[in-house]
Amino acid sequence: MVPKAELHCHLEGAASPDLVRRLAARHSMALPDETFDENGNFAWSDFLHFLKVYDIASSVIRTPEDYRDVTYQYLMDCAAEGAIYVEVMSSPDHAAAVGMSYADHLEGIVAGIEEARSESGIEGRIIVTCVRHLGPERGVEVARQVVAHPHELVTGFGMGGDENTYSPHDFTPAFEIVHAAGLPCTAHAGEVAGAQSVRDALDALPVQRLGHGVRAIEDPDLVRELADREIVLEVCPGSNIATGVFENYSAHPLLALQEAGCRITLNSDDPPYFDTSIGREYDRASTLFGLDDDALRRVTLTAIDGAFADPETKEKLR
Ligand code: ES4
Ligand code: ZN
Repeated sequence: MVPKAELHCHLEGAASPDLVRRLAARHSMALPDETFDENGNFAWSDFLHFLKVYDIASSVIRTPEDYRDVTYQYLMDCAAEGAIYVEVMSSPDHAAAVGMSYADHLEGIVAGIEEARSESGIEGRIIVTCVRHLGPERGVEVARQVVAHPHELVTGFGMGGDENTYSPHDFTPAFEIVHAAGLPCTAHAGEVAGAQSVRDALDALPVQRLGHGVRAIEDPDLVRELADREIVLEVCPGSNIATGVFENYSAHPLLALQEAGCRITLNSDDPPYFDTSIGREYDRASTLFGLDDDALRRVTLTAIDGAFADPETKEKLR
């Protein structure tokens, strides 16, 4: 099996429908019927509706133990598919929405990572993310919490959320707080918005990587800049096709970006929502993009090069 590494997965979005139902029962919560479809999968219609259902499903993650369970199960599933390294994005804003402190959410995630590592050998790291549509003040608050609670497994900072709300420039102060503390950064751009959104993120934020970034393909100069600056792209093909960014695999720019010299990784984003997993992303990259095992190994090496882990860990994973 080709070893796999993942840089882009939202932890709250990695909880399976079964686990979400189990956590809801644990807290005697009733989720709205429309959270699930007739097969019991998450039901959503477009990207903004996805974000809404995601918030509802995430509201069952209420204690450190819940965060531990989501993290542990996700990493063990990844390990079973041959993943050796996974970065999960955590969202203190989702924790805060259910009254959980930053420290409590972190404690649960750390426990899940450590238990999964001792049982399977998988390495996990945490990218703490702010949510763009919640606004720059929340972004600054999350950044302050990251710096106030340093932890060896928190190795980066990021931003998700609605790319059509606010501007990356609004979040420069938040990113500067964590960047000044020495943490590397990534941000979603070029997924639901086009090349200008990617350019704005590159201009405004101290990012080494981009979440998605794929719509940079609309501007050849920008593609060249991504290649020259060796920005690592956290590409999530299954997610892009599920949300309609591209119609199908032949319309997806992954190969074109790679041929233009961009650094490409494969990622699941929000696996149960988009009917995917890190294993399935690698499988589909093989069957639908035609990447052979050597090419997939190079994708994994690109992910390890771009990983926000310490150099010794990265060397061991190579
Ligand atoms: C996202 Cl805030 C958030 N959560 C999950 N998936 C996302 N995609 C873009 N933003
Ligand atoms: Zn994402």
